Amino acid sequence: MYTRRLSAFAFWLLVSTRLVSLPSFLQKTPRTGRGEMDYVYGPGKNHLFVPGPVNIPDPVIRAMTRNNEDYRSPAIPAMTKILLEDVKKIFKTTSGTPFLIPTTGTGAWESALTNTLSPGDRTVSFLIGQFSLLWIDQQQRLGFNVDVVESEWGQGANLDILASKLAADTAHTIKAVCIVHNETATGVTNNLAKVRKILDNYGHPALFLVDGVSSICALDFRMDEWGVDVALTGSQKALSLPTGMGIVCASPKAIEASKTAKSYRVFFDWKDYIKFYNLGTFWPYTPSIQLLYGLRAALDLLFEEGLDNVIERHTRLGKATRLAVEAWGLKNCTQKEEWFSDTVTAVVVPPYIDSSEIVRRAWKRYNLSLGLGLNKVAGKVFRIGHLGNLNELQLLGCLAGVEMVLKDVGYPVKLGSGVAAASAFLQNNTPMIPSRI
Ligand SMILES: *Cc1c(COP(=O)(O)O)cnc(C)c1O
Ligand SMILES: *[C@@H]1O[C@H](CO)[C@@H](O)[C@H](O)[C@H]1NC(C)=O
Ligand SMILES: *[C@@H]1O[C@H](CO)[C@@H](O)[C@H](O)[C@H]1NC(C)=O
Ligand SMILES: CC(=O)N[C@H]1CO[C@H](CO)[C@@H](O)[C@@H]1O
Repeated sequence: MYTRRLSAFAFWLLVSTRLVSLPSFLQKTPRTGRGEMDYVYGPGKNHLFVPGPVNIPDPVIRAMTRNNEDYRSPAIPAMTKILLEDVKKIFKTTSGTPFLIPTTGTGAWESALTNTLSPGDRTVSFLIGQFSLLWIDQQQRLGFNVDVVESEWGQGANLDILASKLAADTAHTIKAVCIVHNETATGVTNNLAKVRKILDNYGHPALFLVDGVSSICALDFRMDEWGVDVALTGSQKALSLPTGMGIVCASPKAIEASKTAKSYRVFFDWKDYIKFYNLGTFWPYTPSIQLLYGLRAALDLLFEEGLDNVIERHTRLGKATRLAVEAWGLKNCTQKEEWFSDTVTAVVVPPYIDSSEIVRRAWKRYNLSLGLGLNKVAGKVFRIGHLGNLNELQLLGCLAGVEMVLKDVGYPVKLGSGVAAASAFLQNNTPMIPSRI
């Protein structure tokens, strides 16, 4: 007994000190010894198709490979001033005040809420998927009185209920209407122009707060025209930057509200930002220099392509993806055409398949990253993100990968069917590269 244990221990010692090596078929993939970091180089690119974080364009990566700089030198404020002006263009606003905050989308939510509302304030918030659920949870934990309007996951926000709530609220107890423009969990896009119209119909003064994390820079978004009071996004979604910058834009009405809003806030207080804007130094605390250069490069790329062309590209990629889903004989999670999202498609799998297995296998076998089904739709859907720095042929690569994985997990898909449907559409609709006409 002891000798067996002893010899096992001696063998383990020899193997672990590499004095003896295991036969190759018993060796695991070499690890760095620092967790599960996968350092083996694979040829070509991987296929990152989660709906954020997305692929970073090479010029942006190059722009960020640089040393730190003194953010109090004259150079960084000068750069920031232009960045703030340019960032307004992605929100389609001239009157808004933007804030570039070292945070993620979640922090941007908190910035929007705590700067404009006081504890106990009533909000109307739509629950249509995981991201709206998380935002509602945040609103509740921050002490607001949240009036939740729930719809089945796969449907858009129920705006008829909003209308009836506003109609009944003659005392104007509703302080804000909070909505996720594009619900990343289910691939549903809400109609913001309609929300504005309903608010105006009832002459209701509630603030209009919009999570545009997976829409701004990819879907049509018009802050001024739609009378949005606070719009926000995160750097790692359609802007195609690394994670770490929350971009929030406040209307003059929201800035006014921030002067009396009583929610506790320190890190996110717009007042501190505005103070430094007025001083011309711009930063209440240290910004990420690399992200600022990255943002500069990302905006340059977006403007060079043209924001409208960027939106059209997303429309094209969204449509092509849905055509592939249809050709596979699978269902879109999004229930009605009017809600189809051009940045993410959630695909419903048959009950005998676990969608998480699809995601696992795609990564293990094809180095393809797909989005998991979240919460209520876990195991039932997987998601294809098609936003940000992405083109037609890349998407076709992803669709081909999905087909192979579907076959791997026992779904009777005809290989090439989705790719054929998508490419037939793309072949008819992809424009010439403007500089090469
Ligand atoms: C990703 C996402 C968020 C959360 O952003 P984080 O950067 O992960 O905090 C919020 N809302 C939507 C719609 C998103 O897609
Ligand atoms: C998988 O993708 C990652 C991320 O892009 C890449 O670094 C790696 O080399 C790829 N690995 C394999 C085995 O293809
Ligand atoms: C999915 O979307 C496509 C493209 O818009 C549509 O033609 C198709 O009918 C949808 N499929 C289902 C099952 O809803
Ligand atoms: C129902 C709905 O609002 N659909 C919208 C989805 O988003 C696109 C782009 O923003 C709009 O054109 C649609 O009207």
